[in-house]
Amino acid sequence: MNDHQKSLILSSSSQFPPPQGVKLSYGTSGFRADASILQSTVFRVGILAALRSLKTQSVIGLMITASHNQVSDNGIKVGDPSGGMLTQDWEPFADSIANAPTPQELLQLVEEFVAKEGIRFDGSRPAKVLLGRDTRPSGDSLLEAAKQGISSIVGASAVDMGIVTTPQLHWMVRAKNKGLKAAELDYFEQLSSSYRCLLDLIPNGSKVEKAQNKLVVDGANGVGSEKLEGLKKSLDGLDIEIRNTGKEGVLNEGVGADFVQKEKVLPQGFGPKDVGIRCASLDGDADRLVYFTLPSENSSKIDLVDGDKILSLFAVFVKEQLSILTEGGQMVEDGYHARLGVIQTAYANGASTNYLRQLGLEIALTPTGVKYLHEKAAEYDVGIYFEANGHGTILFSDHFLSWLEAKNNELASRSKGSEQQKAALRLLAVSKLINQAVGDAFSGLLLVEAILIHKGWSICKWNGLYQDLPSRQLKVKVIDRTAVVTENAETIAVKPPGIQEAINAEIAKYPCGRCFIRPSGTEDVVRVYAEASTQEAADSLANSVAQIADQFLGSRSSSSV
Ligand code: NG1
Ligand code: ZN
Repeated sequence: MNDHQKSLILSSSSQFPPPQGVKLSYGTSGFRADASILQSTVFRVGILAALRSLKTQSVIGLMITASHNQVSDNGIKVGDPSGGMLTQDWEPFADSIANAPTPQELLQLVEEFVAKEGIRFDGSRPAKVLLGRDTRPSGDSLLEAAKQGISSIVGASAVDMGIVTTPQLHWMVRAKNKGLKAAELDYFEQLSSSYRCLLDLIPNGSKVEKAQNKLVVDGANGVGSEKLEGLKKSLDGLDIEIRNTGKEGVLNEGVGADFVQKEKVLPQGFGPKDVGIRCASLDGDADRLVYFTLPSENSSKIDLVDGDKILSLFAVFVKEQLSILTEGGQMVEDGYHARLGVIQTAYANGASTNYLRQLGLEIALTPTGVKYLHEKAAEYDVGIYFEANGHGTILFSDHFLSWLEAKNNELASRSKGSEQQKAALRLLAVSKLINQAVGDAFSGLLLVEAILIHKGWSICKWNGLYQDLPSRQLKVKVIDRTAVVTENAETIAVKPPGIQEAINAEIAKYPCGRCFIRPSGTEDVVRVYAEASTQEAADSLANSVAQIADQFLGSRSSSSV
Protein backbone atom coordinates (compact mmCIF):
# COMPACT_ATOMS: atom_id res chain seq x y z
CA MET A 1 0.00 0.00 0.00
CA ASN A 2 1.57 3.28 -1.04
CA ASP A 3 1.82 6.45 1.04
CA HIS A 4 -0.89 8.23 -0.93
CA GLN A 5 -3.35 5.42 -0.16
CA LYS A 6 -2.36 5.36 3.50
CA SER A 7 -2.83 9.07 3.96
CA LEU A 8 -6.16 8.91 2.13
CA ILE A 9 -7.50 6.34 4.61
CA LEU A 10 -6.11 8.28 7.58
CA SER A 11 -7.50 11.63 6.52
CA SER A 12 -10.94 10.43 5.50
CA SER A 13 -11.41 8.21 8.55
CA SER A 14 -10.57 11.09 10.86
CA GLN A 15 -13.85 12.65 9.65
CA PHE A 16 -15.78 9.64 11.00
CA PRO A 17 -14.83 8.98 14.64
CA PRO A 18 -16.48 5.82 16.03
CA PRO A 19 -19.11 6.23 18.77
CA GLN A 20 -17.74 5.92 22.32
CA GLY A 21 -18.58 2.94 24.49
CA VAL A 22 -20.47 0.97 21.82
CA LYS A 23 -19.38 -2.39 20.45
CA LEU A 24 -20.91 -3.11 17.07
CA SER A 25 -21.11 -6.51 15.49
CA TYR A 26 -21.93 -7.75 11.99
CA GLY A 27 -24.99 -9.75 13.09
CA THR A 28 -27.50 -11.97 11.35
CA SER A 29 -27.70 -9.46 8.54
CA GLY A 30 -25.14 -6.71 8.82
CA PHE A 31 -24.72 -3.88 11.32
CA ARG A 32 -27.86 -2.44 12.88
CA ALA A 33 -28.25 0.26 15.50
CA ASP A 34 -29.79 3.63 16.19
CA ALA A 35 -29.02 5.62 13.04
CA SER A 36 -27.36 8.41 15.02
CA ILE A 37 -24.35 6.22 15.88
CA LEU A 38 -23.83 4.58 12.50
CA GLN A 39 -21.86 7.15 10.43
CA SER A 40 -18.46 5.73 11.26
CA THR A 41 -19.61 2.10 10.82
CA VAL A 42 -21.10 2.81 7.41
CA PHE A 43 -17.96 4.68 6.32
CA ARG A 44 -15.83 1.69 7.33
CA VAL A 45 -18.13 -0.82 5.61
CA GLY A 46 -17.64 1.35 2.50
CA ILE A 47 -13.91 0.59 2.76
CA LEU A 48 -14.66 -3.11 3.23
CA ALA A 49 -16.95 -3.19 0.17
CA ALA A 50 -14.29 -1.55 -2.01
CA LEU A 51 -11.72 -4.11 -0.80
CA ARG A 52 -14.17 -6.95 -1.46
CA SER A 53 -14.65 -5.64 -4.99
CA LEU A 54 -10.87 -5.48 -5.51
CA LYS A 55 -10.45 -8.99 -4.14
CA THR A 56 -13.22 -10.57 -6.23
CA GLN A 57 -12.79 -8.29 -9.25
CA SER A 58 -16.57 -8.04 -9.28
CA VAL A 59 -19.30 -5.59 -8.45
CA ILE A 60 -20.29 -5.53 -4.76
CA GLY A 61 -23.53 -4.23 -3.19
CA LEU A 62 -24.08 -2.09 -0.10
CA MET A 63 -27.60 -1.75 1.23
CA ILE A 64 -28.49 0.83 3.87
CA THR A 65 -31.56 -0.42 5.73
CA ALA A 66 -32.77 -1.66 9.09
CA SER A 67 -35.50 -3.74 7.46
CA HIS A 68 -38.44 -4.30 9.84
CA ASN A 69 -36.89 -2.36 12.74
CA GLN A 70 -38.15 1.03 13.90
CA VAL A 71 -37.67 4.08 11.73
CA SER A 72 -35.00 5.62 13.98
CA ASP A 73 -32.74 2.60 13.46
CA ASN A 74 -30.68 1.98 10.39
CA GLY A 75 -28.15 -0.55 9.23
CA ILE A 76 -25.80 -1.65 6.51
CA LYS A 77 -25.16 -4.97 4.83
CA VAL A 78 -22.87 -6.10 2.06
CA GLY A 79 -23.97 -8.06 -1.02
CA ASP A 80 -21.38 -10.43 -2.48
CA PRO A 81 -20.79 -10.90 -6.25
CA SER A 82 -23.42 -13.69 -6.48
CA GLY A 83 -25.97 -11.26 -5.04
CA GLY A 84 -26.00 -13.24 -1.77
CA MET A 85 -24.79 -12.13 1.64
CA LEU A 86 -21.16 -11.23 2.41
CA THR A 87 -19.00 -14.32 2.78
CA GLN A 88 -18.83 -15.29 6.45
CA ASP A 89 -14.98 -15.31 6.34
CA TRP A 90 -15.00 -11.53 6.07
CA GLU A 91 -17.35 -10.91 9.00
CA PRO A 92 -14.56 -10.84 11.63
CA PHE A 93 -12.79 -8.15 9.57
CA ALA A 94 -16.06 -6.19 9.42
CA ASP A 95 -16.33 -6.44 13.22
CA SER A 96 -12.74 -5.41 13.85
CA ILE A 97 -12.70 -2.36 11.55
CA ALA A 98 -16.10 -1.19 12.81
CA ASN A 99 -14.69 -1.11 16.33
CA ALA A 100 -11.17 0.23 15.63
CA PRO A 101 -10.85 3.24 17.99
CA THR A 102 -8.51 5.45 15.92
CA PRO A 103 -7.66 6.09 12.25
CA GLN A 104 -4.18 4.61 12.83
CA GLU A 105 -5.61 1.38 14.22
CA LEU A 106 -8.08 1.22 11.37
CA LEU A 107 -5.27 1.65 8.84
CA GLN A 108 -3.23 -1.06 10.52
CA LEU A 109 -6.15 -3.51 10.40
CA VAL A 110 -6.73 -2.73 6.74
CA GLU A 111 -3.03 -3.21 5.92
CA GLU A 112 -2.89 -6.55 7.74
CA PHE A 113 -6.07 -7.78 6.08
CA VAL A 114 -5.00 -6.71 2.60
CA ALA A 115 -1.72 -8.59 3.08
CA LYS A 116 -3.46 -11.70 4.44
CA GLU A 117 -6.02 -11.78 1.62
CA GLY A 118 -3.39 -10.96 -1.02
CA ILE A 119 -5.48 -8.07 -2.31
CA ARG A 120 -3.61 -6.19 -5.03
CA PHE A 121 -3.65 -2.70 -3.82
CA ASP A 122 -1.78 -0.59 -6.30
CA GLY A 123 -4.71 1.44 -7.54
CA SER A 124 -4.34 -0.10 -11.02
CA ARG A 125 -7.49 -2.22 -10.74
CA PRO A 126 -10.97 -0.78 -10.60
CA ALA A 127 -13.47 -1.57 -7.86
CA LYS A 128 -17.18 -0.91 -8.11
CA VAL A 129 -19.82 -0.79 -5.39
CA LEU A 130 -23.58 -0.43 -6.00
CA LEU A 131 -25.29 1.51 -3.23
CA GLY A 132 -28.94 1.29 -2.25
CA ARG A 133 -31.02 2.57 0.62
CA ASP A 134 -34.56 2.27 1.96
CA THR A 135 -36.86 5.20 2.77
CA ARG A 136 -35.47 5.98 6.23
CA PRO A 137 -34.71 9.70 6.68
CA SER A 138 -31.20 8.83 7.91
CA GLY A 139 -30.46 7.03 4.63
CA ASP A 140 -29.16 10.11 2.82
CA SER A 141 -26.42 11.04 5.23
CA LEU A 142 -25.40 7.40 5.74
CA LEU A 143 -25.15 7.06 1.99
CA GLU A 144 -22.66 9.94 1.95
CA ALA A 145 -20.61 8.19 4.65
CA ALA A 146 -20.58 4.99 2.57
CA LYS A 147 -19.45 6.93 -0.51
CA GLN A 148 -16.61 8.49 1.47
CA GLY A 149 -15.52 5.06 2.64
CA ILE A 150 -15.55 3.67 -0.89
CA SER A 151 -13.66 6.62 -2.35
CA SER A 152 -10.95 6.35 0.28
CA ILE A 153 -9.73 3.30 -1.64
CA VAL A 154 -7.85 4.36 -4.77
CA GLY A 155 -9.57 3.17 -7.95
CA ALA A 156 -12.90 2.39 -6.25
CA SER A 157 -16.12 3.98 -7.40
CA ALA A 158 -19.65 4.05 -6.00
CA VAL A 159 -22.79 3.86 -8.11
CA ASP A 160 -25.86 5.19 -6.32
CA MET A 161 -28.94 3.13 -7.26
CA GLY A 162 -31.15 5.41 -5.15
CA ILE A 163 -34.02 4.15 -3.04
CA VAL A 164 -34.52 0.46 -3.77
CA THR A 165 -35.75 -2.66 -1.98
CA THR A 166 -33.05 -4.89 -0.50
CA PRO A 167 -33.79 -7.71 -2.98
CA GLN A 168 -33.67 -5.29 -5.91
CA LEU A 169 -30.15 -4.25 -4.98
CA HIS A 170 -29.00 -7.86 -4.58
CA TRP A 171 -30.64 -8.75 -7.90
CA MET A 172 -28.83 -5.85 -9.60
CA VAL A 173 -25.45 -6.92 -8.20
CA ARG A 174 -26.01 -10.46 -9.42
CA ALA A 175 -27.18 -9.31 -12.86
CA LYS A 176 -24.23 -6.90 -13.30
CA ASN A 177 -21.75 -9.63 -12.45
CA LYS A 178 -23.36 -11.96 -14.96
CA GLY A 179 -23.07 -9.26 -17.63
CA LEU A 180 -26.86 -8.93 -17.84
CA LYS A 181 -29.04 -5.84 -17.93
CA ALA A 182 -29.41 -4.66 -14.35
CA ALA A 183 -31.66 -1.60 -14.27
CA GLU A 184 -34.84 -1.43 -12.22
CA LEU A 185 -36.96 -1.76 -15.35
CA ASP A 186 -35.09 -4.95 -16.27
CA TYR A 187 -35.94 -6.33 -12.84
CA PHE A 188 -39.63 -5.48 -13.29
CA GLU A 189 -39.59 -6.94 -16.80
CA GLN A 190 -38.05 -10.24 -15.67
CA LEU A 191 -40.57 -10.65 -12.86
CA SER A 192 -43.61 -9.72 -14.90
CA SER A 193 -42.71 -11.76 -17.98
CA SER A 194 -42.03 -14.93 -16.00
CA TYR A 195 -45.27 -14.39 -14.03
CA ARG A 196 -47.17 -14.04 -17.33
CA CYS A 197 -45.50 -17.20 -18.58
CA LEU A 198 -46.79 -19.11 -15.54
CA LEU A 199 -50.29 -17.78 -16.16
CA ASP A 200 -50.14 -18.84 -19.81
CA LEU A 201 -49.42 -22.37 -18.59
CA ILE A 202 -52.39 -22.56 -16.21
CA PRO A 203 -54.22 -25.87 -16.76
CA ASN A 204 -57.55 -25.56 -18.57
CA GLY A 205 -60.40 -25.39 -16.14
CA SER A 206 -58.53 -23.78 -13.23
CA LYS A 207 -60.42 -20.71 -12.28
CA VAL A 208 -60.69 -18.52 -9.26
CA GLU A 209 -63.87 -16.74 -8.24
CA LYS A 210 -63.88 -13.10 -9.34
CA ALA A 211 -64.17 -11.92 -5.72
CA GLN A 212 -61.00 -13.81 -4.90
CA ASN A 213 -58.96 -11.99 -7.50
CA LYS A 214 -58.34 -8.92 -5.44
CA LEU A 215 -55.18 -8.72 -3.37
CA VAL A 216 -54.61 -5.95 -0.82
CA VAL A 217 -50.97 -5.30 0.11
CA ASP A 218 -49.73 -3.58 3.27
CA GLY A 219 -46.54 -1.76 2.17
CA ALA A 220 -45.27 -1.24 5.78
CA ASN A 221 -45.04 2.50 4.96
CA GLY A 222 -41.76 1.67 3.27
CA VAL A 223 -39.96 1.34 -0.04
CA GLY A 224 -42.01 -1.71 -1.05
CA SER A 225 -45.20 0.26 -1.65
CA GLU A 226 -43.64 2.67 -4.16
CA LYS A 227 -41.78 -0.09 -5.99
CA LEU A 228 -44.81 -2.35 -6.10
CA GLU A 229 -46.64 0.48 -7.88
CA GLY A 230 -43.84 0.36 -10.46
CA LEU A 231 -44.08 -3.41 -10.83
CA LYS A 232 -47.86 -3.20 -11.16
CA LYS A 233 -47.45 -1.12 -14.30
CA SER A 234 -45.85 -4.04 -16.09
CA LEU A 235 -48.48 -6.51 -14.90
CA ASP A 236 -51.97 -6.71 -16.18
CA GLY A 237 -54.73 -8.87 -14.87
CA LEU A 238 -53.53 -8.79 -11.28
CA ASP A 239 -55.79 -6.64 -9.15
CA ILE A 240 -53.55 -5.23 -6.38
CA GLU A 241 -54.51 -2.44 -4.00
CA ILE A 242 -51.59 -1.03 -2.02
CA ARG A 243 -52.08 0.49 1.44
CA ASN A 244 -49.66 1.88 4.02
CA THR A 245 -47.64 3.63 1.36
CA GLY A 246 -45.77 5.89 3.79
CA LYS A 247 -47.61 9.05 2.80
CA GLU A 248 -49.22 9.17 6.24
CA GLY A 249 -48.08 6.47 8.65
CA VAL A 250 -44.67 5.68 10.11
CA LEU A 251 -42.39 2.97 8.73
CA ASN A 252 -43.02 -0.41 10.42
CA GLU A 253 -45.21 1.17 13.12
CA GLY A 254 -48.31 -0.99 13.57
CA VAL A 255 -47.82 -2.17 9.99
CA GLY A 256 -45.68 -4.55 7.95
CA ALA A 257 -44.80 -8.22 7.83
CA ASP A 258 -42.98 -8.33 11.16
CA PHE A 259 -45.87 -6.71 13.04
CA VAL A 260 -48.48 -8.89 11.38
CA GLN A 261 -46.54 -12.11 11.90
CA LYS A 262 -45.75 -11.48 15.54
CA GLU A 263 -48.98 -9.79 16.70
CA LYS A 264 -51.40 -11.74 14.50
CA VAL A 265 -53.76 -8.75 14.27
CA LEU A 266 -54.74 -6.47 11.38
CA PRO A 267 -52.18 -3.80 10.51
CA GLN A 268 -53.23 -0.16 10.41
CA GLY A 269 -55.22 0.80 7.35
CA PHE A 270 -57.20 -2.47 7.42
CA GLY A 271 -60.60 -2.99 9.00
CA PRO A 272 -63.86 -4.96 9.13
CA LYS A 273 -64.62 -4.24 5.46
CA ASP A 274 -61.67 -6.45 4.53
CA VAL A 275 -63.27 -9.66 5.82
CA GLY A 276 -62.41 -12.62 3.61
CA ILE A 277 -60.12 -10.65 1.28
CA ARG A 278 -56.66 -12.00 0.47
CA CYS A 279 -54.13 -9.64 2.05
CA ALA A 280 -50.33 -9.56 2.16
CA SER A 281 -47.77 -7.59 4.19
CA LEU A 282 -44.25 -6.59 3.15
CA ASP A 283 -41.58 -5.50 5.61
CA GLY A 284 -39.69 -2.19 5.57
CA ASP A 285 -37.22 -3.20 2.84
CA ALA A 286 -39.52 -5.67 1.04
CA ASP A 287 -37.55 -8.85 1.56
CA ARG A 288 -40.21 -10.43 3.77
CA LEU A 289 -43.73 -11.43 2.83
CA VAL A 290 -46.62 -12.87 4.79
CA TYR A 291 -50.27 -13.28 3.80
CA PHE A 292 -53.31 -12.95 6.02
CA THR A 293 -57.07 -12.79 5.95
CA LEU A 294 -59.62 -11.44 8.38
CA PRO A 295 -62.09 -14.22 9.27
CA SER A 296 -64.64 -12.12 11.17
CA GLU A 297 -65.57 -8.45 11.23
CA ASN A 298 -66.06 -8.59 15.00
CA SER A 299 -62.39 -8.89 15.81
CA SER A 300 -59.07 -7.66 14.42
CA LYS A 301 -57.51 -11.10 14.92
CA ILE A 302 -56.25 -12.42 11.59
CA ASP A 303 -55.62 -15.82 10.11
CA LEU A 304 -51.90 -15.60 9.41
CA VAL A 305 -50.40 -17.36 6.40
CA ASP A 306 -46.72 -17.15 7.24
CA GLY A 307 -43.39 -18.04 5.65
CA ASP A 308 -43.86 -21.71 6.57
CA LYS A 309 -47.11 -21.83 4.58
CA ILE A 310 -45.51 -20.00 1.65
CA LEU A 311 -42.73 -22.59 1.75
CA SER A 312 -45.30 -25.38 1.85
CA LEU A 313 -47.21 -23.95 -1.12
CA PHE A 314 -44.00 -23.64 -3.14
CA ALA A 315 -42.89 -27.14 -2.14
CA VAL A 316 -46.22 -28.66 -3.19
CA PHE A 317 -46.04 -26.93 -6.58
CA VAL A 318 -42.39 -27.67 -7.35
CA LYS A 319 -42.73 -31.28 -6.26
CA GLU A 320 -45.81 -31.67 -8.45
CA GLN A 321 -44.06 -30.21 -11.50
CA LEU A 322 -41.00 -32.38 -10.91
CA SER A 323 -43.13 -35.48 -10.72
CA ILE A 324 -44.95 -34.60 -13.95
CA LEU A 325 -41.52 -34.30 -15.55
CA THR A 326 -40.43 -37.69 -14.27
CA GLU A 327 -43.55 -39.43 -15.56
CA GLY A 328 -42.59 -42.39 -17.70
CA GLY A 329 -39.24 -42.53 -15.94
CA GLN A 330 -37.77 -39.74 -18.04
CA MET A 331 -35.32 -38.63 -15.41
CA VAL A 332 -34.29 -42.17 -14.68
CA GLU A 333 -33.61 -42.70 -18.40
CA ASP A 334 -31.39 -39.66 -18.32
CA GLY A 335 -29.65 -41.09 -15.29
CA TYR A 336 -30.44 -37.86 -13.50
CA HIS A 337 -32.45 -37.44 -10.36
CA ALA A 338 -33.17 -33.88 -9.24
CA ARG A 339 -32.65 -33.40 -5.51
CA LEU A 340 -35.34 -31.26 -3.93
CA GLY A 341 -34.77 -29.97 -0.40
CA VAL A 342 -36.60 -27.67 1.98
CA ILE A 343 -34.74 -25.69 4.58
CA GLN A 344 -36.21 -24.27 7.78
CA THR A 345 -35.04 -22.90 11.12
CA ALA A 346 -36.13 -23.86 14.63
CA TYR A 347 -38.76 -21.08 14.40
CA ALA A 348 -40.67 -23.04 11.75
CA ASN A 349 -43.99 -24.13 13.17
CA GLY A 350 -43.79 -27.83 14.10
CA ALA A 351 -46.98 -28.47 12.12
CA SER A 352 -45.30 -27.24 8.93
CA THR A 353 -42.34 -29.54 9.43
CA ASN A 354 -44.70 -32.49 9.95
CA TYR A 355 -46.65 -31.56 6.84
CA LEU A 356 -43.52 -31.30 4.69
CA ARG A 357 -42.26 -34.59 6.08
CA GLN A 358 -45.55 -36.26 5.17
CA LEU A 359 -45.09 -35.01 1.62
CA GLY A 360 -41.92 -37.09 1.61
CA LEU A 361 -39.60 -34.08 1.34
CA GLU A 362 -36.04 -33.89 2.55
CA ILE A 363 -35.93 -31.27 5.35
CA ALA A 364 -32.83 -29.54 6.69
CA LEU A 365 -32.64 -27.29 9.75
CA THR A 366 -30.15 -24.41 10.04
CA PRO A 367 -29.47 -21.65 12.55
CA THR A 368 -31.51 -18.43 12.20
CA GLY A 369 -30.32 -16.03 9.53
CA VAL A 370 -30.84 -16.14 5.81
CA LYS A 371 -27.16 -16.59 5.17
CA TYR A 372 -27.31 -20.08 6.71
CA LEU A 373 -30.54 -21.08 4.98
CA HIS A 374 -29.32 -19.80 1.62
CA GLU A 375 -26.02 -21.66 1.90
CA LYS A 376 -27.83 -24.90 2.71
CA ALA A 377 -30.39 -24.45 -0.08
CA ALA A 378 -27.56 -24.07 -2.58
CA GLU A 379 -26.57 -27.71 -1.89
CA TYR A 380 -29.71 -28.98 -3.67
CA ASP A 381 -30.83 -28.97 -7.32
CA VAL A 382 -33.89 -27.15 -6.08
CA GLY A 383 -33.59 -25.79 -2.54
CA ILE A 384 -36.59 -24.03 -1.04
CA TYR A 385 -35.96 -22.04 2.12
CA PHE A 386 -38.13 -19.82 4.25
CA GLU A 387 -38.07 -18.38 7.72
CA ALA A 388 -41.44 -18.34 9.47
CA ASN A 389 -41.25 -14.54 9.30
CA GLY A 390 -41.63 -14.65 5.50
CA HIS A 391 -38.04 -14.34 4.30
CA GLY A 392 -37.08 -16.93 1.73
CA THR A 393 -36.72 -18.01 -1.86
CA ILE A 394 -36.10 -21.01 -4.13
CA LEU A 395 -32.60 -21.70 -5.43
CA PHE A 396 -32.02 -23.65 -8.64
CA SER A 397 -28.60 -25.16 -9.29
CA ASP A 398 -26.87 -24.30 -12.59
CA HIS A 399 -26.59 -28.00 -13.28
CA PHE A 400 -30.32 -28.54 -12.87
CA LEU A 401 -31.18 -25.50 -14.98
CA SER A 402 -29.03 -26.67 -17.91
CA TRP A 403 -30.58 -30.12 -17.62
CA LEU A 404 -34.04 -28.51 -17.60
CA GLU A 405 -33.26 -26.34 -20.65
CA ALA A 406 -32.04 -29.40 -22.54
CA LYS A 407 -35.07 -31.41 -21.44
CA ASN A 408 -37.40 -28.65 -22.56
CA ASN A 409 -35.73 -28.47 -25.99
CA GLU A 410 -35.96 -32.21 -26.38
CA LEU A 411 -39.64 -32.26 -25.32
CA ALA A 412 -40.38 -29.33 -27.63
CA SER A 413 -39.20 -31.36 -30.61
CA ARG A 414 -40.67 -34.69 -29.46
CA SER A 415 -43.94 -33.77 -27.74
CA LYS A 416 -44.56 -30.05 -27.95
CA GLY A 417 -47.35 -28.85 -25.68
CA SER A 418 -47.33 -32.07 -23.64
CA GLU A 419 -47.87 -31.98 -19.89
CA GLN A 420 -44.22 -32.83 -19.44
CA GLN A 421 -43.06 -29.93 -21.53
CA LYS A 422 -45.40 -27.60 -19.68
CA ALA A 423 -43.93 -28.75 -16.39
CA ALA A 424 -40.43 -28.01 -17.71
CA LEU A 425 -41.54 -24.57 -18.87
CA ARG A 426 -43.21 -23.84 -15.53
CA LEU A 427 -40.07 -24.73 -13.59
CA LEU A 428 -37.98 -22.57 -15.92
CA ALA A 429 -40.41 -19.68 -15.40
CA VAL A 430 -40.24 -20.13 -11.60
CA SER A 431 -36.43 -19.99 -11.76
CA LYS A 432 -36.66 -16.61 -13.49
CA LEU A 433 -39.47 -15.24 -11.36
CA ILE A 434 -38.06 -16.11 -7.98
CA ASN A 435 -35.06 -14.04 -6.90
CA GLN A 436 -31.91 -16.20 -6.97
CA ALA A 437 -29.92 -13.74 -4.88
CA VAL A 438 -32.04 -13.31 -1.72
CA GLY A 439 -35.59 -13.59 -0.40
CA ASP A 440 -37.77 -11.11 -2.27
CA ALA A 441 -41.32 -10.18 -1.24
CA PHE A 442 -42.24 -9.25 -4.84
CA SER A 443 -41.13 -12.44 -6.53
CA GLY A 444 -42.60 -14.43 -3.63
CA LEU A 445 -45.90 -12.60 -4.00
CA LEU A 446 -46.13 -13.18 -7.75
CA LEU A 447 -45.29 -16.85 -7.34
CA VAL A 448 -47.91 -17.29 -4.62
CA GLU A 449 -50.49 -15.57 -6.83
CA ALA A 450 -49.59 -17.70 -9.86
CA ILE A 451 -49.75 -20.96 -7.88
CA LEU A 452 -53.10 -20.06 -6.28
CA ILE A 453 -54.54 -19.38 -9.74
CA HIS A 454 -52.92 -22.54 -11.12
CA LYS A 455 -54.50 -24.65 -8.42
CA GLY A 456 -57.75 -22.66 -8.23
CA TRP A 457 -57.18 -22.23 -4.49
CA SER A 458 -58.51 -19.48 -2.24
CA ILE A 459 -56.35 -18.19 0.63
CA CYS A 460 -58.50 -20.29 3.00
CA LYS A 461 -57.84 -23.46 1.06
CA TRP A 462 -54.11 -22.67 1.10
CA ASN A 463 -54.19 -21.87 4.82
CA GLY A 464 -55.91 -25.20 5.42
CA LEU A 465 -52.89 -27.21 4.21
CA TYR A 466 -52.22 -27.79 7.90
CA GLN A 467 -53.17 -26.21 11.22
CA ASP A 468 -50.40 -24.26 12.98
CA LEU A 469 -49.50 -25.35 16.50
CA PRO A 470 -50.08 -22.45 18.94
CA SER A 471 -46.80 -20.62 19.58
CA ARG A 472 -45.42 -17.66 21.49
CA GLN A 473 -42.25 -15.61 21.05
CA LEU A 474 -40.84 -13.44 23.84
CA LYS A 475 -37.73 -11.37 24.16
CA VAL A 476 -35.76 -11.05 27.36
CA LYS A 477 -33.34 -8.21 28.00
CA VAL A 478 -30.41 -9.75 29.82
CA ILE A 479 -27.09 -8.34 30.98
CA ASP A 480 -25.03 -10.15 28.32
CA ARG A 481 -26.86 -12.08 25.63
CA THR A 482 -23.59 -13.58 24.34
CA ALA A 483 -23.54 -15.69 27.53
CA VAL A 484 -26.05 -17.95 25.72
CA VAL A 485 -24.30 -20.41 23.43
CA THR A 486 -26.39 -22.81 21.35
CA GLU A 487 -25.93 -25.99 19.34
CA ASN A 488 -27.99 -28.21 17.00
CA ALA A 489 -29.35 -25.39 14.85
CA GLU A 490 -29.96 -23.34 18.01
CA THR A 491 -32.32 -25.88 19.54
CA ILE A 492 -30.11 -26.54 22.57
CA ALA A 493 -28.42 -24.01 24.86
CA VAL A 494 -25.07 -25.42 25.98
CA LYS A 495 -24.19 -22.30 27.99
CA PRO A 496 -24.74 -21.12 30.67
CA PRO A 497 -24.37 -24.55 32.25
CA GLY A 498 -27.61 -26.05 33.56
CA ILE A 499 -29.98 -23.78 31.63
CA GLN A 500 -31.00 -26.42 29.07
CA GLU A 501 -31.82 -28.91 31.85
CA ALA A 502 -34.05 -26.27 33.46
CA ILE A 503 -35.75 -25.59 30.11
CA ASN A 504 -36.24 -29.32 29.48
CA ALA A 505 -37.92 -29.72 32.87
CA GLU A 506 -40.44 -27.00 31.88
CA ILE A 507 -41.05 -28.46 28.42
CA ALA A 508 -41.82 -31.85 29.96
CA LYS A 509 -44.86 -30.32 31.68
CA TYR A 510 -46.61 -29.55 28.36
CA PRO A 511 -48.10 -31.98 25.82
CA CYS A 512 -46.51 -31.33 22.38
CA GLY A 513 -44.28 -28.74 24.10
CA ARG A 514 -41.22 -27.41 22.28
CA CYS A 515 -39.15 -24.46 23.41
CA PHE A 516 -35.70 -22.97 22.83
CA ILE A 517 -33.75 -19.80 23.58
CA ARG A 518 -31.08 -18.04 21.53
CA PRO A 519 -29.35 -14.68 21.49
CA SER A 520 -30.74 -12.39 18.78
CA GLY A 521 -28.32 -11.41 16.02
CA THR A 522 -30.05 -8.08 15.39
CA GLU A 523 -31.21 -6.86 18.81
CA ASP A 524 -29.68 -6.83 22.27
CA VAL A 525 -32.06 -9.50 23.60
CA VAL A 526 -32.40 -13.23 24.13
CA ARG A 527 -35.37 -14.67 22.24
CA VAL A 528 -37.65 -17.35 23.65
CA TYR A 529 -39.82 -19.47 21.34
CA ALA A 530 -42.42 -21.90 22.65
CA GLU A 531 -44.96 -24.18 21.02
CA ALA A 532 -47.63 -26.30 22.71
CA SER A 533 -51.04 -27.83 22.10
CA THR A 534 -53.01 -24.74 23.23
CA GLN A 535 -52.28 -21.00 23.14
CA GLU A 536 -52.47 -20.80 26.94
CA ALA A 537 -49.94 -23.59 27.25
CA ALA A 538 -47.58 -22.00 24.69
CA ASP A 539 -47.83 -18.65 26.53
CA SER A 540 -47.21 -20.25 29.87
CA LEU A 541 -44.23 -22.30 28.62
CA ALA A 542 -42.68 -19.19 27.03
CA ASN A 543 -43.17 -17.19 30.24
CA SER A 544 -41.63 -19.88 32.45
CA VAL A 545 -38.62 -20.18 30.15
CA ALA A 546 -38.24 -16.37 30.04
CA GLN A 547 -38.05 -16.51 33.84
CA ILE A 548 -35.38 -19.20 33.63
CA ALA A 549 -33.42 -16.95 31.26
CA ASP A 550 -33.78 -14.12 33.79
CA GLN A 551 -32.51 -16.31 36.61
CA PHE A 552 -29.51 -17.65 34.70
CA LEU A 553 -28.54 -14.49 32.86
CA GLY A 554 -29.52 -11.58 35.04
CA SER A 555 -32.58 -9.68 33.98
CA ARG A 556 -33.07 -6.30 32.42
CA SER A 557 -36.81 -7.15 31.80
CA SER A 558 -38.82 -9.23 29.35
CA SER A 559 -41.56 -8.39 26.88
CA SER A 560 -43.69 -9.93 24.23
CA VAL A 561 -42.20 -9.41 20.74
P1 NG1 B 1 -32.60 -12.28 15.13
O1 NG1 B 1 -32.69 -10.93 15.74
O2 NG1 B 1 -31.19 -12.85 15.05
O3 NG1 B 1 -33.59 -13.22 15.73
C1 NG1 B 1 -34.19 -11.58 13.10
C2 NG1 B 1 -35.08 -12.70 12.66
C3 NG1 B 1 -34.34 -13.53 11.63
C4 NG1 B 1 -33.85 -12.68 10.47
C5 NG1 B 1 -33.10 -11.46 11.01
C6 NG1 B 1 -32.69 -10.50 9.93
C7 NG1 B 1 -36.71 -13.94 13.97
C8 NG1 B 1 -36.96 -14.78 15.16
N1 NG1 B 1 -35.45 -13.55 13.78
O4 NG1 B 1 -33.00 -12.13 13.61
O5 NG1 B 1 -35.16 -14.55 11.20
O6 NG1 B 1 -34.92 -12.31 9.63
O7 NG1 B 1 -33.85 -10.76 12.00
O8 NG1 B 1 -33.63 -9.57 9.60
O9 NG1 B 1 -37.66 -13.64 13.23
ZN1 ZN C 1 -36.31 -7.00 5.64
